Amino acid sequence: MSMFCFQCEQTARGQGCTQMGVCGKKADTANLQDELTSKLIELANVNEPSEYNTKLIIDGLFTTITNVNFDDESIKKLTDEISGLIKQPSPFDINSVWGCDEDIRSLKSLILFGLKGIAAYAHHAWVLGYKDAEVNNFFYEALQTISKDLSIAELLPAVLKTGEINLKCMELLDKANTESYGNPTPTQVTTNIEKGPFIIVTGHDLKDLGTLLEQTKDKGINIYTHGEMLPCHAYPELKKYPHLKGNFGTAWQNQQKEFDNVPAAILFTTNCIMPVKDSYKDRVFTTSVVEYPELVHIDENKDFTPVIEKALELGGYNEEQKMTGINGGDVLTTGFGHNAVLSVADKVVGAVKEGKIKHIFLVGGCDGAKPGRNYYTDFVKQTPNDTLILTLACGKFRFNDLDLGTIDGIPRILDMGQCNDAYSAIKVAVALAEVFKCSVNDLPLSMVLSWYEQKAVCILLTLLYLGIENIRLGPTLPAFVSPNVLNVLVDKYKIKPITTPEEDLKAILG
Ligand code: SF4
Ligand code: SF3
Repeated sequence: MSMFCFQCEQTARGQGCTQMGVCGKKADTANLQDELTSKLIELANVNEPSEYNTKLIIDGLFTTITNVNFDDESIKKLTDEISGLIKQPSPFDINSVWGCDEDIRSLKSLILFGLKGIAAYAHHAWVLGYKDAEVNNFFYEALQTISKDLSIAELLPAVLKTGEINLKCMELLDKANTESYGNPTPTQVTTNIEKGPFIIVTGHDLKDLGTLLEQTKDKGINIYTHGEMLPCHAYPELKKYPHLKGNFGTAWQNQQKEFDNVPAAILFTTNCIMPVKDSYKDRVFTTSVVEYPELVHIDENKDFTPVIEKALELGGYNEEQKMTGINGGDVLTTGFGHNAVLSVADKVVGAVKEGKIKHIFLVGGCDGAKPGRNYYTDFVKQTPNDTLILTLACGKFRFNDLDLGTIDGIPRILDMGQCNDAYSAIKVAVALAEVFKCSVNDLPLSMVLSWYEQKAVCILLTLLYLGIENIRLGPTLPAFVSPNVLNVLVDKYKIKPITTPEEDLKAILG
C-alpha cells in the first residue's frame, strides 16, 4: 500500500485508494497531504489559537479536499510553515486513525472530512472579511478530538457538533455573500458563448469572480461561469457587469472534454480541478488553495493580468457557439436563494394548501463521474407535475437545463445556489414548518441527495444535527461509514441509499 485515502465517493473499489487516487492524486501527493493534516492536528494541540494559526488551519484543511491541490511543492511549503510555528513538538500521525478500530475510524473520519468542508466555507467567508469565533474555535477542538483516544459514545456528539458548526459557518458565508454582493434574484443564464476573447471561471469563490470582473471591465473580454460558479449570475453586484455573459459547459467531471482546445483562459478558484490535459494546459490558471504542477498560480494580490493576456492571445471563437446542457436545453435559471423563495412564500403556501403543490423535493449535492448518477436526471424527469424541485450544488447540471414548466408562475425547478446554499434550503424548510405548524420531517418535503467530496459530508452532518429524517443518499454510501455507524444512521435518522427513481418516487409519494 503506497497511500491511503477514502474521503470521496469515487474511492477505489468503494474501499480506499491505495496505489494512486481515482481522482488523479499521486501517492506522493496523498502522503504529503496526510503529513499536512498531521501537522495541523499537532498545531491545534500545542499552539494557542490565533488569527494567523486559524487561517493556516482553514487553508491547510481546504488544501486536502478532493480535487483542490495536486502540487507537492505548495503542500510541502505549507507543511513546513506550520512545522516552524509549532512550539513544543508533539508529533501526531493521521495514519494512526486509519489503522483504528473501524467504528472509531469511521466517526473520526466523519469529523475530519466534515471539518474540511467547513474549512472551505470559512475560507470563502474569511476572504470577504467575515469570521466567527465559535466556528474558528471549533477547528482546534475538532482537530484535538481526532487525536484523542475516545470511545464511540464520546465521538458521536462531536460528529453532530461538526454539523452544528457547519450550519453556523454556512450562515456566516451566506451573510458574507449577500452583504457583499446583494441577495440573489431569479436570473436566466445562457449556455451559448459569444464570439471574441473570454475567460471561464470555475470553483466557488465569489470574491475572485468579482475581482476579475472589475479587472476585465472595458477590455473586450467576456466572462463565463462554470460549474459551481453558475449561481454568481444572480447576485446584483456581480450581474451588474455586462461582460458576465453566461455559463460555459456542464458539471466538473466533464471538464477534460469540454476544455479540450477551448480558445479561452480558465481560472480555477477552488475544487473541482481534474488532471489537466496537454490540449488546454497552457491556458489554465489557479488561485487561492488550488494548485497544479506547472500551471501559473495567481497569488493573494489577485493580479489577474496573466489570465487576461492569455484570453486576449487566444481570442475566443470566431462565431457564436451554440452550446447546451446535458439534456439539450440552453437556458439555466438560478437565483432562488432564501430571500427570493421566502418573498413568494405566500404563493408557495397557498399552492400547497390548494393542493396545486403536492410535494417538494430537494434534489441536491455533488455531481461525479459514476454512471449511476443519471438516477438524478431520471428522478427529476419523473417527478409529477404538481411537485416542486429545490436544488443546489453542482449535481443540478444533471437536470437544470430541463424545462419542467411552472405552478402558479413558480418554476418547478428552483436553483438555490452553491452547495453552501444548503443554508437557504434549511431556512426555507424551517419557515414552511412554522407556517404549517409542524416539524420539518412532517412537511411534504423529501431530500434526495448526491455526494462526492467533503463539503457534502459537512452538509449531511448539518441535516443530521437538525434531526432531518429519511434522507436518500447516493450514488453510493461513503466507504468511511462502518456497518455499525450506518446502523446508527439508519435507526436514528432513517437514512437510506437511493434505489431506482421509480421505486423511490413510489415510496415517497405512495
Ligand atoms: Fe481516492 Fe477520492 Fe482520495 Fe482521490 S480524494 S485519492 S479518489 S478517495
Ligand atoms: Fe461540486 Fe466539486 Fe461537490 Fe460545491 S464542485 S459541490 S463536487
